[in-house]
Amino acid sequence: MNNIGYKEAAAFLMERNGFVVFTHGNPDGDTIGSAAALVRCLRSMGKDAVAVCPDDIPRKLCPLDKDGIFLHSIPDEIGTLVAVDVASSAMLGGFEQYFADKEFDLAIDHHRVNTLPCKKRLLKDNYIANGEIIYELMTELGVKADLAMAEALYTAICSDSGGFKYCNTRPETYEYAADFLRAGIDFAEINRRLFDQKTQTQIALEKEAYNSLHLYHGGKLAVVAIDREKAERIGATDSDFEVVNQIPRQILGVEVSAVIREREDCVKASLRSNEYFDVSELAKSYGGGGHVHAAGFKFNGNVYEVEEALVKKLDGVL
Ligand SMILES: [Mn+2]
Repeated sequence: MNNIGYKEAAAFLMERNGFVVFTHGNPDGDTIGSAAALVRCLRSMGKDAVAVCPDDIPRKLCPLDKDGIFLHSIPDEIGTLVAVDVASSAMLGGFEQYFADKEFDLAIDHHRVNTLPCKKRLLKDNYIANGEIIYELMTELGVKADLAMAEALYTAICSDSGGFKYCNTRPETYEYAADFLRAGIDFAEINRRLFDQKTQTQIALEKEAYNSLHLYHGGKLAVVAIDREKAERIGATDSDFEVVNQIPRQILGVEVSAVIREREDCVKASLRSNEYFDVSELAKSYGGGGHVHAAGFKFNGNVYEVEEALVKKLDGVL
């Protein structure tokens, strides 16, 4: 592992070419926005650059998928391999096998622990969004954000900060947002798309989540478990679940929340905490990872077994 700072990262990008920038699987606004902004920045420097996303880009992020930035398969010719917002090989989703014997040239990340095999790592583990690192790197490179870069970076930072409301949002976070507003982005439209708009399927899934909600440990733990049969009845796909992750943590008195869903290959638990509990440690104990207040893990078993395991594990701890 070779942790580097902005100067070295900028020098590295300047000397290399043929960039392929990978996002994490089950992509969110931070990884997609970071990749789009970095590819645009590199192209503005006269470099060849594309981004690759292991999964379909969610509807609300599709406006960033333009100008041939995103490929949906891995190109044959790769000059420089970069990862943005990818903390571990497991986060590469369907591409995990492809990378089994490979190393990234550069990983840019803000997760608490980054275990992705790489030669160089630019890590700011106290930043609310990876997009902030991309913007600071662009500043080091002397690249000013144009409208499209500003849209991508605003999407990245706004997504991971929950609309500038989670802790770890810094004064700089707001200053960067101000820069993007000055670049002329339609922030109201982006906010609406990121946070307000929901599909009918997502609303049906929310109803199911309220029905499936259970409270434990004096109301400090809230769990929503949705098995495959329920998800299929609604027609919900993996990316629809994002709207559900927020539901259990909103309840007054809840410290830790979990949304557990069944995927094709495994069960996935998304953990959130509100104040004092470190869910990244909890996720780690199941082989997962993430941030202090948002983390996740995969599990072999059914959703109700995960619910039971979490209830047991947090007994007397909250
Ligand atoms: Mn992120």
